[in-house]
Amino acid sequence: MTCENNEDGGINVGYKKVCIMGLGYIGLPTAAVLAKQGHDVIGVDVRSHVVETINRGEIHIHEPGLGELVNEVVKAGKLKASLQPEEADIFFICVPTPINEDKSPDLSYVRTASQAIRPYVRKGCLIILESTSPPKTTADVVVSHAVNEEWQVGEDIFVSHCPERVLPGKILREVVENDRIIGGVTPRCTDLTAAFYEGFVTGAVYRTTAITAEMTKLVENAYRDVNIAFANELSMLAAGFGADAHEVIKLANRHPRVDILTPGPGVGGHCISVDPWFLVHASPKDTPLIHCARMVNDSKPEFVVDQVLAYASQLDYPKVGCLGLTYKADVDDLRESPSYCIVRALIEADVAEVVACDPYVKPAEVPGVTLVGLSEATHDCDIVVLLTDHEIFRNLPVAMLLGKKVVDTRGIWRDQMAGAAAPIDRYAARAA
Ligand code: SAJ
Repeated sequence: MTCENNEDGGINVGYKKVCIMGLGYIGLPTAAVLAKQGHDVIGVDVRSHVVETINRGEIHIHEPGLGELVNEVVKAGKLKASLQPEEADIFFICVPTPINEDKSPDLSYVRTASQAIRPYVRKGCLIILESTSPPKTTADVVVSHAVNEEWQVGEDIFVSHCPERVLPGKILREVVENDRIIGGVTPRCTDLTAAFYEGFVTGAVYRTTAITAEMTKLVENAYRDVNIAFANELSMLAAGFGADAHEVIKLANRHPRVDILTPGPGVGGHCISVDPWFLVHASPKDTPLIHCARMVNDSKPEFVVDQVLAYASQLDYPKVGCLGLTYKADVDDLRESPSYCIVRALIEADVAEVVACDPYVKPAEVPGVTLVGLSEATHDCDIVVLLTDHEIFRNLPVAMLLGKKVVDTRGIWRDQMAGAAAPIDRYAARAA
């Protein structure tokens, strides 16, 4: 079965054989959802432990609900993982698109995945790039590496970009409920791809061109990065005045047309801290604001390190407990995590004994970091640094922190602390 027209001129969107390249945070949930819908799915990954784990009906990442769903579809024989692609009707490319040291895009995974499917792509197939990519990647990289050059795109073969937009922690819901932007290399590619997504997505499906879809996704993440940068800049500004930035923001947000985001230890994850660079790299002279936001957010971890070191300098080799290592709450993802970066910098400074607590992280994932339980990271420490606002830390009774120096980078304890019986030294004054 292929994606060519059916006999009455409509688009045949019945059950398909689907091949998904990359079984990470996007590929695996997409594979599981499509398998549950009834499609026969083969998921491909270059990591043999990932393939083995999935074929046992287990998962290698933490995402609510995903383990149960993968177990069900693997047992039902609808999802199989493999190191090699197979012939299919629809190919998804869901591989990483990181940046190089110089902040230029690294499209090697997209290139390799496109080359890998080429021998298995038949006439009539649909190829969908979901990885967040710089403008022109779908037409220039995917088409040139995955498609036989004698075929006409839009007639013999169909290629589109449909950027993933899911939020880690809510992926299974958002992969189905989010609106989708479909940008085909030709209008026919767009229509075929949209018809397929309309079969499993409950959100609206918007049709456009590949370049517009690529740019739209990058703009979404750059928009969020710029807004978080504003909050982070305010947090550094307020500290200089000895004011509580979280309180300033909370009060400013009482204005009907102000809605400032929450400052934190910096911006991490594989998306927002990376994707804006694709726009900056593509057109440096047109992106001063986007570039500046990246610099502001990237400077925040160093600011937090300085806050902690200011406290440490007042004590004799104190013990510092760092709460949270992952890039954001209740996920297990350490990629580009400012929390992890801050902990490593504190260890390197060597002016305190540094321990960390994170229920989502295993010791082997953070070499050189001493992982301890919550009690040791709070009760037994002189300085407590809240880095990632996991639920377990949100629910911590602040009475446990009485008498400690506390750096609460996310402001999660401020309301509780305001009502605490004894004062807690919350912020190292920047000016001091
Ligand atoms: N953060 C703050 N303050 C805030 C919000 C976030 O400091 O008010 C920090 C987080 O702690 C984290 C970083 O920003 O370190 C990014 O977290 P996030 O929750 O904003 O976003 P991601 O990276 O998990 O997911 C984003 C989402 N994009 C947008 O919201 C525009 C998601 O929808 C995308 O699918 C995802 O990027 C992606 O894969 O591109």
